[in-house]
Amino acid sequence: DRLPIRRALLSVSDKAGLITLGKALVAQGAQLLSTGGSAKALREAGLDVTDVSDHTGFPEILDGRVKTLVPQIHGGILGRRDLASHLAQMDEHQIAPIDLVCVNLYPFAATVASGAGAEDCIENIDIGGPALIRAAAKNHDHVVILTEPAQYDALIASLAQGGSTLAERQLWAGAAYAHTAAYDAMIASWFAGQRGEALPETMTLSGSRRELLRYGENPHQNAAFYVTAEKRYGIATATQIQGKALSYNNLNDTDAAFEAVAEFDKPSVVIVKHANPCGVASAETLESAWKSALKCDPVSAFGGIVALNRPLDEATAEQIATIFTEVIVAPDATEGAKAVLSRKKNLRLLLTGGVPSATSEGLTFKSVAGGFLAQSRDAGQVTVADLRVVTKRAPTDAEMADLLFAFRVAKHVKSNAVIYAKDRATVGIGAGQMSRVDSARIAARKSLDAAEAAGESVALTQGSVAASDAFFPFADGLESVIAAGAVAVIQPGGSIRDQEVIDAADAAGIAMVFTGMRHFRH
Ligand code: 93A
Repeated sequence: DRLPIRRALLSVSDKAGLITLGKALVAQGAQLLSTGGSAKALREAGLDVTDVSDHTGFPEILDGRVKTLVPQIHGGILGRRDLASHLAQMDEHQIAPIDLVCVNLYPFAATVASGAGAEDCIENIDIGGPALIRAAAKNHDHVVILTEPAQYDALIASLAQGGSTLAERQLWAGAAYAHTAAYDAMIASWFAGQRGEALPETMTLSGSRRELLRYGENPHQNAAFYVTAEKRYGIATATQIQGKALSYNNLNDTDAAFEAVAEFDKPSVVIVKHANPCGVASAETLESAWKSALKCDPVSAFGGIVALNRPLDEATAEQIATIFTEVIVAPDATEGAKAVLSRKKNLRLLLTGGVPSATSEGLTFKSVAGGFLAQSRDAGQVTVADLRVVTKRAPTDAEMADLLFAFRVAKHVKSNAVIYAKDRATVGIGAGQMSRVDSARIAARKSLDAAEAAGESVALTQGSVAASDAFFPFADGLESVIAAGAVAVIQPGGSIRDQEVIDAADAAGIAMVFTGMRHFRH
């Protein structure tokens, strides 16, 4: 049932691989039809090509807006080869069958990304291309549809065996509709953006499967990693230098860790377990940031994910290699660092090529029964200017720096989140509790354990600052933070009992600032 190609229509914006494909088709005896730019490229490579306009007897008109939108082309693609009536009509109207269509679309996304004006963007909405793709995919019983250079090699291989199989044509047909759907989704969101709407009336979540994962969060769940059109440094842009394949949980944790470390300007390290940071620190060097981050909770850090916001250097790699780590993710790494880690066969090293902006816009999604929730990314970042001192005592400069640091960490810890920090390093993290008091107590308890492990006599939280991702609804949460030894607190404020909480802070002589911004994370 292999299908040889007698006539092929090539009309591509991305000319990569075009010549190789054209040569393989000609070698197999196919006639090539092509549109302006594609025909020129093929001809320059010495291939015999018929212009679509010569084939149809109708010129390209309206500045190329109408090139292939004619019955000779669409009839040649859509005609059923197994129906006598179709064949008779094709004959009557002198429509030659087209057995392969290779199209990739006008670069709409790239045009938008380049900052081009609306008129330019609209001109880059491909009309004829999607029509060709959808027609050829519909008639995949008799026609091959290719939409990207990555598919050419498979077609060339099957031509060598006498032509494509139905299974191959079905696969490409499905990919073709996914391709045009994603293309239209992009255009729809551009229109929404033009109207100032971030969240359009309808939304198509579209991505291409990067990888089938062995399983999901648990072994009885199926899972895959899909990459969307969003350009953001992280797991989607990462090159894996070494180590075994990443699991669903690894990818999720790595993403959380890298997004968190992107929050900080100075060399920083975030260690993540179960999607929550268990150690975060900023310092003058990555190596000292690593040491401080590890000290926060060395027990949890075992088997963790380590994210860095600077290229990994050899000295830091040596340090990280001393404890069992699942994944290291960094924008880059020195050759020395790579050599150090190459001794650890199972450790995965991911290099992303850059650090994402913590304040850039974008959407995040969560599935719910019967739908999904979409929201803009939490791009909020509190600075000194946003803070309101609400206590009699104002924070010192050193406390202020730690407060801002701790609140940025809080943004990346599951709610309810309470974070203790000292010298730009977390010393206690309480995550994901249903009551804020519990988060405060757990963080303090863990910090006691960490102090014990480090052979220190006082809890690490003594003299620290504390951050709460949302307001304290009662004074009890704040009191437990004070009991842990915190001397300054940062929280959004906004509770009807704020005054009670402020009074408790003043009674203890601590400093407290309100951010006016909440960082729930569920
Ligand atoms: O302007 S169109 O919407 N009208 C058409 O009839 C048409 N036919 C093919 N765009 C059309 N195409 C597109 O032209 C293809 O999708 C491809 O992206 C591009 C190839 O043009 P050229 O061969 O001149 O570089």
